[in-house]
Amino acid sequence: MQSEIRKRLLELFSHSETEFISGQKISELLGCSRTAVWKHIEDLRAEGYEVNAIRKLGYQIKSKPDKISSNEIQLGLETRILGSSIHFEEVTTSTQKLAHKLAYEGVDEGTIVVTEEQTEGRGRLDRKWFSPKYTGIWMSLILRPNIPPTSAPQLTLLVAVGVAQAIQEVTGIEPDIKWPNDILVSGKKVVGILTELQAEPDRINSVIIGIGINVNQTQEQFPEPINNTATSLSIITGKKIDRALLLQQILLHIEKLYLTYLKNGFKVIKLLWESYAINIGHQMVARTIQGDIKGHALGITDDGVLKIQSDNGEIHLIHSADIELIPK
Ligand code: BT5
Repeated sequence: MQSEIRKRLLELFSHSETEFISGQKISELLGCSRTAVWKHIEDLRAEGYEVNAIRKLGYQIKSKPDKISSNEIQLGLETRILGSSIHFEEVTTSTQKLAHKLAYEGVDEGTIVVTEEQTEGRGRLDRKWFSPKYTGIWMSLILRPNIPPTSAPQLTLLVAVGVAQAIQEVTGIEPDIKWPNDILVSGKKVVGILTELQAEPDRINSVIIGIGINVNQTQEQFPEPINNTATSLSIITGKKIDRALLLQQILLHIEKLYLTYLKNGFKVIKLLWESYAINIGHQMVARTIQGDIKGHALGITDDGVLKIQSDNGEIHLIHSADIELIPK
């Protein structure tokens, strides 16, 4: 009940970001006493919200704390589907793990799982994903698209575009996407994406998409062996980034792309993806579980599969690999 009032209170402010709302009006809209309103405002302050209170004008939320719990994500969120339900944990093993459980239990499409810290964050092939407290965005999205399981890798590319667009909008940085699941800035990894399925042979039940973003780490905070290969948005811009705002923009961009994708297919997403891609047209080594393939990346197919031409002219279709770019 308390959290429902809190949610509605923040919603009121999200519709009038700079405006003041009178205590009387809030109490009417929320159906509680003015003393109760005051108490809720005090609770927000205790959590780090800066709230202006001016006689005759009322209350205004001036700034939010640098947290990404449900409240901060909700305030100002403009999506319809993504984030319609937010599952927040201060610390968890892996948001993927939790999202798998929730998806299995049947939560709605668009549910997101967010945490401030992962103790067992993971990448592909069970590699470790370093996810320290209060510095990044560690989240998993649950989608239930009506597409065949073989098309699911397209969603990794779609999410990469959405995250790249949001980063560009919030920070001004123009990131690069490296097929299939990395976003790089100046050649260093800032974002990793992990797409996993709950599916039957011919249909998807849920797609769980994990997104890990280094936002406010300093270079010294990256441990060996990634301190030479990883960077954060704050290192690049020299500024602290508002993680809740970035997260909201990510959800908004992904949602727009997702709705376009469901309506019109992968073609538009592919074009957008190509505008950010760094591997295309380059010499590279694709390290696959069947072995290494060295060659020239020609592009991606309409299904999001990478096409490489090896030196003897043979064309290879790569569904999953680690890519190493060969400098020109
Ligand atoms: C990925 O795997 O890049 C996917 C990472 C997905 C992480 C998110 S966080 C929310 C959700 N919950 C999870 O448990 N996971 C998802 P891959 O391409 O396999 O890259 C993994 C490799 O990236 C590691 O072996 C390290 O070399 C490197 N790495 C680990 N942590 C990193 C970090 N914070 N920043 C940059 N590189 C990192």
